[in-house]
Amino acid sequence: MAIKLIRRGVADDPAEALKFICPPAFSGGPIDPQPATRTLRRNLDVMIDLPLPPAVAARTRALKDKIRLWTIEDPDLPQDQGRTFPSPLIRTVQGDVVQATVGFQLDAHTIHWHGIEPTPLNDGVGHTSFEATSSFVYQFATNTAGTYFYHCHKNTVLHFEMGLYGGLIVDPLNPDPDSLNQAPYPTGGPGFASANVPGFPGFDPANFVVPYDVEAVWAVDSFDSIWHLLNHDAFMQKCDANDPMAAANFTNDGILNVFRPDVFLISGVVSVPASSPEVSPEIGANIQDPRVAINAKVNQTVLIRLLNADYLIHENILGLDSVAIAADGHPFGVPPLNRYSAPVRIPAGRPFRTTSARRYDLLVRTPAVPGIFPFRVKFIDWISGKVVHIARTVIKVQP
Ligand SMILES: [Cu+2]
Repeated sequence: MAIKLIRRGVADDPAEALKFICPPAFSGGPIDPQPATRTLRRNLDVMIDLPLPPAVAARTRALKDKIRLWTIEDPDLPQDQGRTFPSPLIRTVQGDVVQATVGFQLDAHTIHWHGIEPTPLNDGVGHTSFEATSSFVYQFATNTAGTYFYHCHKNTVLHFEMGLYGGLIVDPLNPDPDSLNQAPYPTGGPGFASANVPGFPGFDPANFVVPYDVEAVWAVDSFDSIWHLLNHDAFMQKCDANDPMAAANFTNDGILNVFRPDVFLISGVVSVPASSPEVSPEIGANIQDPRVAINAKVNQTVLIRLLNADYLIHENILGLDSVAIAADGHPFGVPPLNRYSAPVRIPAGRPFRTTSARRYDLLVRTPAVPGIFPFRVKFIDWISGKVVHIARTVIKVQP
């Protein structure tokens, strides 16, 4: 006998509709606490002014020589490491139960653990749960090794743009329990990634892990400098329990339907135009900053964790052959879902695209001879299809 499911729209459920518009505030937690295997702390939102190189500052729409960012601080690190953009990387181990104590310095925010799939009350999406004030302990399990990120999910379009995000990596165990290098691995390498890559140096087919020597995390983003002058609640619908849809609730100033980025970055490093303003598309100078440029040796394995932290489409071109071993925190061809996917080989020079919030984990084997190999990302306007900027960096392969 068929079971008839009745799914009501929010129009039939005024309380649910109102909650979506006016998420309740809550603090405390954790809800349904379990024994934690890892604890960490974060604070929202800590302001940083990111200085802009003169060539970038001169052409920003806001005409500013620095850009205001809101970040998520790690209060357990010295300030110069704990207050960064992107926000400090979180590393956990596959199988962890994590409790993250999150403080809020101004007003209400949330943290959404993107891709992790916690319980709804720990998922940090205000509209379907609550916004947190003062402090909340989020609890989640990190069961699948891969690349994730965390971000604020209040007035999301603005708060994510303002910089309230950071990377979240789930490391698989080292198959050698006697090794000195156990998960979580040092950022930058060496370590192990979940993968199914027969024939790749060091691949362990019993445990579906592959060792890497060097690791890079590339969070590719762009800013519209005008947005960075806005207030916390800009463009949010006002909360009116009696008449939520009244026109008067939509009078907040806001311009979030117009995104014209004028600052382009990889992992917080601004791409400086190398071409004159008349050249289109504008091409950035090679980024040499060690937070971005990769230094490896011949015959090594490099793992690149690529995140589209942007509202533009990215077309990525790597100057070395690579294998995409995972997307969005899910390794291809690795049990238990091994029947449904397989790694993808990407020959050097072949473009591949990412859209907002997508992650690719790319495995690169450096050649036997030294060289300098390019990485380019084209920032593509999703409406016009025009390339608005090309950021560049390099993989340096040394003897
Ligand atoms: Cu926020």
